[in-house]
Amino acid sequence: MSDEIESYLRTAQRGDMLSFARLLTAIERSGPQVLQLNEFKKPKAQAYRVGITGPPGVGKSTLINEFLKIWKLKDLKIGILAVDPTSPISQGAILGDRVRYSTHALDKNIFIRSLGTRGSLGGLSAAAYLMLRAFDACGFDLVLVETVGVGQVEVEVMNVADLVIVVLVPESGDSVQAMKAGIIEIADLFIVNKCDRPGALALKQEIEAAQALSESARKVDVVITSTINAEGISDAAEKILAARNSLNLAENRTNLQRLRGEARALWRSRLEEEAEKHIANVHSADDLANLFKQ
Ligand SMILES: Nc1nc2c(ncn2[C@@H]2O[C@H](COP(=O)(O)OP(=O)(O)OP(=O)(O)O)[C@@H](O)[C@H]2O)c(=O)[nH]1
Ligand SMILES: [Mg+2]
Repeated sequence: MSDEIESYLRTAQRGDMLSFARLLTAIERSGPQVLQLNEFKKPKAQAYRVGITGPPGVGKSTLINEFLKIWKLKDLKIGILAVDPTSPISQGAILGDRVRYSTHALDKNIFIRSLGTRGSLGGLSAAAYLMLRAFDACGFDLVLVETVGVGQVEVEVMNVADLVIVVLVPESGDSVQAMKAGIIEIADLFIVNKCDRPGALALKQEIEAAQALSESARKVDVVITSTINAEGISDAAEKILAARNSLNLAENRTNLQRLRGEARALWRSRLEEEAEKHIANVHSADDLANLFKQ
């Protein structure tokens, strides 16, 4: 383990956010070897991980921004991990999130980080899993993981989150039918945002009906919100914090299915990196054939 990582970890644990930022960057470079550190392997405390997922543009970042205004009054140390599915390299969305969250960027108790998804399949990157462990290790109370609900990343957010929130908007109504199979089952809480537009109540009822019909879905709350006229925001913020009381975070961290999900993602990410190195060496048909000679 590099001394650099240990030294950033110590100062970050004393509350220095700049060291925490450097720690995350160092972890991104070093990869899973950071799991050798006890604080990463078996964290003594756990940050409450809230996954916020849903289709593009439904207002996830705006909602988080509003929740932060409420939660920061409670003196909570909060992290935000915005997972950008569009491209691991494009700066666009990342800058976009900086702007959206900018109200809180200077808060000493709030830490914001954006990162890309893993490879072409778009799951959570190895760095995301390791960074989440860093939030545990450095005494964060709450970590919000924003992911766009498309494909693999949405399924993987279940591996890491203690609470999964699915955000929809009235216009999502048509797609509830299509989503039922996946989304209805993963949500611990639904938010129907943009209720300043028509159809929010109908969507809430549609979700509730879908839950009642599904054999594997639990009955979970559906909160209607609008960030424009502050409707339902404090109710949702309160429900999210209250849900923490019936969860066992320590148990979630040692849950076999979750650990295997993490192992799978870390392994896949290592294999994908290795594959990319081979792929970059292909300059001709001969090179391609030679790759698979043995
Ligand atoms: N009418 C209305 N617009 C909203 C509401 N909340 C957010 N918006 C707008 O919806 C747009 C998208 O909001 P974001 O918070 O960026 O949505 P997002 O889900 O984070 O988007 P991605 O991260 O790109 O998937 C912005 O223009 C917001 O101003 C709302 O309650 N009502
Ligand atoms: Mg967003």
